[in-house]
Amino acid sequence: MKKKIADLIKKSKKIAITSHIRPDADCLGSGLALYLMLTQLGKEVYFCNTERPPFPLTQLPCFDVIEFRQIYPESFDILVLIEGETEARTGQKHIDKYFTINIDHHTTNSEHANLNWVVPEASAVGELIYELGIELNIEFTRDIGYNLYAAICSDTGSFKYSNTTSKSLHIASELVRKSNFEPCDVSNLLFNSNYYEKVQMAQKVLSTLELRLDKRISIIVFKRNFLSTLDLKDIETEDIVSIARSIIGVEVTLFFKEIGDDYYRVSIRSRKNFNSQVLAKIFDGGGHECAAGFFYNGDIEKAKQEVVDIIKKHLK
Ligand SMILES: [Mn+2]
Repeated sequence: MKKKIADLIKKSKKIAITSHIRPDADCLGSGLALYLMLTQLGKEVYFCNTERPPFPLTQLPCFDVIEFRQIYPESFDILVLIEGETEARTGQKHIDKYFTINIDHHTTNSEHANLNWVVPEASAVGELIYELGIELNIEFTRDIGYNLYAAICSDTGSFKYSNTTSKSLHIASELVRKSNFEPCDVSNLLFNSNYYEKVQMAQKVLSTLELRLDKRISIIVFKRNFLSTLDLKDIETEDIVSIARSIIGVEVTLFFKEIGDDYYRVSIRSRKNFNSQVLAKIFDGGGHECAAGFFYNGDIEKAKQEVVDIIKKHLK
């Protein structure tokens, strides 16, 4: 499939790339790296997303090439979908009007594109874009290396999560060897660049921390009014969740983010004894075994109880 995709890219002139809403460092770093690779090949490339990410993702190299707009009705030879193949996931309308290449590492991807390259064993889609770059004989410039390293570093939680494999470490090592960037700069950008308000936010969110089911589940809540009292718009919250999931004995962490009246986005993080996907699917959500999510409409206390009951049933 990798070779098929590379051949098709070589034949194409005008290419569009898009990734998912609520963008993360993996889809943005991978999209930017692919954009730079295709530009290197002399292609006319457009990276169009529908949602702007929060700081610090806006500081990834060449971030400004990303346009925030719809792709349709402009014509392209191919449309590359990075970690998202549906209108709901990308925010892009009329995806079916294009010849699509779907590159992803989510098992919940239903592979409806014209070409599908979905590898659940990959820690990040950044691994796949790296392999595509090798297939295309790309020169791994500083910005390509930086963006791909950021993608893998982010999805593996700095190579700490269970999805870290010898392959992800090998690719990271190859990126450092081939490209002229400092891995420490990437870590500092992704994990050590907090505004004071962000740390205050962490303080507020962690004040909601509670443990359930014999301290095997940790729950934290992000309330909308936290933002207004801190003069913040939106914020990257993964590291706040990491604190709640680091507690000894905790197997599952639930992060309720209030996004409307009695409306929540719920992120699930789990260790080996629980499959996050099982819970997400019950509420029509998706994700990976150790990280998934869904939306919940209703009272939060009721939601917590409902979710705890389901986890109780499935926790090993
Ligand atoms: Mn990813």
